[in-house]
Amino acid sequence: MKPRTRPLHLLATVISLSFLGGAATTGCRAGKSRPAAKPGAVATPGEGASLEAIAQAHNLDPAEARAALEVYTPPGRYDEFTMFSSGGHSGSVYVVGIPSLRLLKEIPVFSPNTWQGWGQGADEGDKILREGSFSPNLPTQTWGDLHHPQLSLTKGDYDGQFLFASDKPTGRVAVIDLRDFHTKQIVKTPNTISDHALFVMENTEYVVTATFQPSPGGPGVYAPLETYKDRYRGAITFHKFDRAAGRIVLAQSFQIELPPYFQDLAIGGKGPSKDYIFTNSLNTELSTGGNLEGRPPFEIGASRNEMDYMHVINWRRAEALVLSGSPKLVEKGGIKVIPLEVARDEGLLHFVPESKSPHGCDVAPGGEYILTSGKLDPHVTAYSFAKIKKAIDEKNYEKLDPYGIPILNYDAVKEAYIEVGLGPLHTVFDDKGNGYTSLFLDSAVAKFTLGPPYHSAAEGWKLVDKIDINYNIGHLQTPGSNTVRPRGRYLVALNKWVVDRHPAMGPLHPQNTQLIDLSGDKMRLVNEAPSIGEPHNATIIETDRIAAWVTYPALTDPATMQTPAANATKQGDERIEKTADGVHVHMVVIRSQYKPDTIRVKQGDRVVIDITNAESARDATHGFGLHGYNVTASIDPGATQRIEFIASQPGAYPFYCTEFCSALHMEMAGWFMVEPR
Ligand code: CUK
Ligand code: CUA
Repeated sequence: MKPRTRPLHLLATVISLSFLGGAATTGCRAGKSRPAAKPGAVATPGEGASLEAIAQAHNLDPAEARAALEVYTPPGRYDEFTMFSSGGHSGSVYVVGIPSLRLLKEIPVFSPNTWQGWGQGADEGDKILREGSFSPNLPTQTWGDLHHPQLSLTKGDYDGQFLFASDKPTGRVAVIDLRDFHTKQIVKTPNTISDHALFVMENTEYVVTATFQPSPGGPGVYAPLETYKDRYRGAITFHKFDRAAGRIVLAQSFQIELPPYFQDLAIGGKGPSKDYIFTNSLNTELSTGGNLEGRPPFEIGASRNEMDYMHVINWRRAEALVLSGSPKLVEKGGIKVIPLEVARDEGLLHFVPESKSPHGCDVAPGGEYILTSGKLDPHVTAYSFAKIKKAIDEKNYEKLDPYGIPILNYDAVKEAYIEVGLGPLHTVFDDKGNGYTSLFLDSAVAKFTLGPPYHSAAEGWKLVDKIDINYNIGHLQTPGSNTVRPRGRYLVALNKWVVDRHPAMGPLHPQNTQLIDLSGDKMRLVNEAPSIGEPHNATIIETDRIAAWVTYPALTDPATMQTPAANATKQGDERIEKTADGVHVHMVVIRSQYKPDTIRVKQGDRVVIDITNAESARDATHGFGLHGYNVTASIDPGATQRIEFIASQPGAYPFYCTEFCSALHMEMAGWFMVEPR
């Protein structure tokens, strides 16, 4: 079923006549300045009650009653937009409908998930987590802090095919295929120990990440902190994406070394600025902390300078250097690296002074402006790309940084300096030439006009509205904000604190997501829901642009999307083979049996179970939960999963279907018998 629009205007007219008329100007904003609802206080009037009576029984003011209608997505109907939201250190992506804010799905990425059998004994997830670990010499990394989900782009707009996500504490990138919403690849960025920013180039040629904490050379490389200035480096990495294969190809990827500042957020240019990328930085002081060693605590040491540096990187020229096979490049960690000195000498890197401790770095939809904001400065600074280009061409430098990187003249490149409020973090855009900045300290969103060509010189760069947020907003997002075609309509606030907005459920609170309507001149809060895990960035696309499958083609290997999978079992071909060191089970599942349903092995055997789901019906997933061996798999219709382990302990172990799939679901079970040696 496709989402469709209903003649809401009729209903709205009825309500505005009978109830809202005139009262809509009471000034009482939904969710603000009214006592918190008491659980159980709502009496729902029976059938036949007027809309007014229902609104009154629910203690809704006119603005709330209106918002309820605006965001209501009736049973069986789909939300117009779908948001892929970061789950922070849950390691997952959460899929949320907009405007209902209904949680639609969790996509496990960096952390195991037992519902989907991800990293829980089935090969697909286990292998991807293992191969995408921080270091082969450390335990398999089974947690991540997922910050920046980004959709793949074609000509600068969402194509609904892939989602990428970054892991901050280890510097990894995940590739999620939106045909089945499964993570297909996790790549450790070579030579780094931490990445933060992630964005996608115009046609997804590269998935780009920027480091956070600099590194002396990647996992396992040591250099004393005393040598920080000389031996530690930041980096920006261009992960080559092969769209046909749906994989990052490290052999065609490259990296540019940067000074050991914390690079933080980064973004690619568009239109006139599309050959450039921009990343801000903090800790240009090169502090390494040491508060018990007689040095200032890190947060003080790293906030001394009035200005940090936005990096302006000519990636087109960097790529040309890489493709030319220049001998100035070094091969390190399996990719080509442009050393800092080469980047400097080739003119790939320039700096622009920016307000201290910056966080957000965003590019206006047409690519004319780059906007940054410093957490300790209540302004958004807009830089003109044309002015940056001119200053680079004219070598209009203030000075060089300690690594010899030219710092452009601030006054020559600055376009506007807009006071928005305390703690500005990130800026997103709508389709009417406005920017919206999250204010972490103010707990608010500020709306301002962009300058020409979006608004006239007289009307541009003005603060035009502000709305309170509950509480302490981090990222915010609008549909298509980071594409060439922002859609406007809604703004989602991804908040760090929930405090009293939802009932107490113990000392660990969820976070809070709020939906703001952008259709009028004034922003309006229209919906709110708790979010699981710490939300960082999100990305919002029209629901019907996502090219998702409802079942796999028969005999698909979800890990490779190959059909038929090398290890698929056809019906009638079920069997158990003895192998040199154990048994190989070729199993088929279909309502309501496992075939074979009895597996006999000897203690110490290596057990390989290939399970093919022979169903072709939508939603006919079967599970495989093996008692005691810590194995659970989800075998979706058409898919094949491999499970491999050593039968180390003798005993009688049932296995059973974990999905209530049929009337005989309780009977969908079998025996895994391990005979003692
Ligand atoms: S970051 Cu979390 S609020 Cu990782 Cu994009 Cu700004
Ligand atoms: Cu298959 Cu329950």
